[in-house]
Amino acid sequence: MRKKITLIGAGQIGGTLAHLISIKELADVVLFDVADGVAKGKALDIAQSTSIDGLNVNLIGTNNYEDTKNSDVIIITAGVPRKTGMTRDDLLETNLKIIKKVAEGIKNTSPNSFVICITNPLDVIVMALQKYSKLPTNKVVGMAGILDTSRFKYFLSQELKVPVKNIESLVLGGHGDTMVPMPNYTKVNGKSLNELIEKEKLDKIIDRTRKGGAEIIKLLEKGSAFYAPAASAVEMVNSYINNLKKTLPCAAHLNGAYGVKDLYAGVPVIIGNKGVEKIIELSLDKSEKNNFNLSIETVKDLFAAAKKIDPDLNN
Ligand code: A3D
Repeated sequence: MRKKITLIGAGQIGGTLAHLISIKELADVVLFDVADGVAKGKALDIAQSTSIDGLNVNLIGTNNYEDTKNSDVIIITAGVPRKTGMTRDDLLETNLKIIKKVAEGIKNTSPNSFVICITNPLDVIVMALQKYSKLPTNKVVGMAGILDTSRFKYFLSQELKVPVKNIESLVLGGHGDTMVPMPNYTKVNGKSLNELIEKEKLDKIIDRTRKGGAEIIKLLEKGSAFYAPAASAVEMVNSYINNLKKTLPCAAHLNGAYGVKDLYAGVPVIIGNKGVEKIIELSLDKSEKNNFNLSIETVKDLFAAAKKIDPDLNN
């Protein structure tokens, strides 16, 4: 039977996801949005493109959770994006309310689905989504690390003048300004990055990676990045649906790993057809550990703020 992917939120990322999933013929697509016309219009537009390329996918748009029933995968982008000058944390109150409604909508209709959250502030929203929906923690995961890593790799490829595909790397921690790019786990053509770049240049690239989202918001003037975020989520979907067991940096539920208890944050995980099948625990040097812990503290503080906004999150 063909797989079914529901996209909750048919905005910039949701629409791009629908298009990418269709082009790759990964699954049939349900675009869900409170703005019913946007979901229906985008579904129809993409559906009309399938006959040009001869693609075998069905797309529908809806504002009714019944249509999303028994989805194999749900990708959530419902919420508001940042505007220039805003931090991701400024979105907390608005997006928390939206995510509570989404959790209500999906928990009974698709209790067995693999749920990928993209809505910001990512780590806290994915944590809230899991708590509201009570879906198993290995089936609820956040997309951020693949995007942050891909930005880091792109900037390195430009600086070192090597194709992006020759760079292996990793960004850990929360999806915010304290994210932790990992030069010691970065290889360029199999060589250690530290042998190839001066510290000053590397620091600039790390800073640009951390502020990668804000750079795009400033350029666009309206809305935030959507092509690379959508492509990153598709990488996770592909590994889940096709049981590829890829190791990908994702916001996963930590309950002991990396010394963190009951919190979502970005770490490498193996994604296969059981969801998050394994958390990979890397050994970190002193400075990496300090940076990772700092990032964890910011996620903890923001989750404490979320609990103040909605005491239901204490349950
Ligand atoms: P946008 O184009 O505004 O789309 C959001 C959509 O959500 C809109 O069409 C809304 O109508 C819809 N929506 C609002 N409330 C609901 C609801 N209750 N149920 C269903 N749909 C609803 O935003 P976007 O697609 O550019 O971004 C979506 C989210 O992703 C934002 O929170 C961004 O900050 C976030 N984002 C995260 C990353 C990460 O790397 C984690 C990157 C880029 C954007």
